Amino acid sequence: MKLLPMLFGVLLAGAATLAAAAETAKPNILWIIAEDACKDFGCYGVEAARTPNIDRLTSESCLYRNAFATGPVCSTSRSAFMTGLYQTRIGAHNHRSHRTREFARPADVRLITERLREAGYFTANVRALPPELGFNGAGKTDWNFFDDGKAFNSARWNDLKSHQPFYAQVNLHETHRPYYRAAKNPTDPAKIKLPPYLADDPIIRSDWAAYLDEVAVLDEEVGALLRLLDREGLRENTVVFFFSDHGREDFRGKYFPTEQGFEVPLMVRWPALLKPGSTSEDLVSLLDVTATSLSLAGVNAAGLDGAPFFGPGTKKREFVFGARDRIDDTLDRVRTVRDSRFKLVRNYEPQRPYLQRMAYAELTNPSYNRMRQLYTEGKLNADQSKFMAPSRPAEELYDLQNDPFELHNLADAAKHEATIKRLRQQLDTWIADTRDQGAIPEDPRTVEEQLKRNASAEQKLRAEFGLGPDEVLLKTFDHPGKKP
Ligand SMILES: [Ca+2]
Repeated sequence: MKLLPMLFGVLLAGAATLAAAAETAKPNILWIIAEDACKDFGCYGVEAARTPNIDRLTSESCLYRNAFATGPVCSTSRSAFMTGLYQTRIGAHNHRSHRTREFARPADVRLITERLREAGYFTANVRALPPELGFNGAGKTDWNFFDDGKAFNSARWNDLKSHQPFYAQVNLHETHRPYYRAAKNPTDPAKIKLPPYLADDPIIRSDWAAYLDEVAVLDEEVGALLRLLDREGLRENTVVFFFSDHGREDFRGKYFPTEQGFEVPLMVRWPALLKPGSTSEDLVSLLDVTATSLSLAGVNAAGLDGAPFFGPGTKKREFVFGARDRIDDTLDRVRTVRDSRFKLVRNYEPQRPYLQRMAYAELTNPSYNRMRQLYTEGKLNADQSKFMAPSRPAEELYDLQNDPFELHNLADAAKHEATIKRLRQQLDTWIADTRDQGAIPEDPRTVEEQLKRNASAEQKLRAEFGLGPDEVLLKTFDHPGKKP
């Protein structure tokens, strides 16, 4: 008679083990998020880049060649991929706005971490890494809505192993400006292949070399994180997404609705679904990274603006949308749509130049400053001068297959009329469907407050960098060392 309860006990234990196995079958999800980086790694064919760790990760991952942020600056892009909703839909489209309690998120605008916690996930935005790594996570959030400090369960890497399944972000500072030249093996400026919109100039080459030195630091950090995963036995059950929050800050990348502003590197390591060493030309928005992560965790991502790009519920994306609104002291409103070949840019404020005066760029971006100088001196060629025009057309169309740097506007070309109409309609539909809030003027008090804050940040940077009231940064910084 004692056998039955015993047997029953064994069965129960077996069921508990099975349930535990099902629970642990949920993968951990790790987002390694770089700052302000385009596809400037060896694996994307950039010869001057020194990225052995990222290249190794690529050989274990699927490499995406056409991935994009929804906004060309940290706060708008991060607000979007943290919620899975366009920043224009949730009123987070103006840079560094809506940070006070007054702007609590509506109940249906939820963070990915809130959704994952309900599915049993432990969540972390890792700052504290094991000391032997020699660096920490930046812990960046930078959202354009109120942050109540409860978005994540932890900021410590060491909490992850004992709290599986986990969803963790490691936000890295690289490659945010200011850039520092490497002390050892610095990038040779002569080996850099500059895009045609930049002048071939020593200051610009040196600035780009410093960027690639920052890329090399990023690479070492990514390598250290992946080794840590291996060492802790977490590799097998962790999906690794590596991407950047938006494009590089050259002269017309970050801040601008250009390909270099929106484009991000993206690789995903999850051999269960993605063949190691494969590449994909699929169009991917960072909103799809959010949707895919939720879907891998078994969370219904319906109602979000993105869709899974692999795994359960995969949906192929036909169009990528982008938005640029006020950034610091530069007011603007631009919407973009692109398919696999053409891109339509709608400038709502065509009377403004492409390149407005921007205090932060003047103090941190030698390429931006040098290009303006060379333009004044009449030393730029036609392609390089285009971005200096005092106003813009209301509409621009680019054939990205033949003109990846968006130098030849085809908006008036009769032979592209059907393409323009098609993309125009897509943009109109997207704006209506997502209830784009861009047309609502920003509260003048917010703008005034921002301009004030910006002016004081400018003074602080000028003092820190030893720049006079009319001086702009043209030097590259050495590392280790001090900012000028
Ligand atoms: Ca950024």
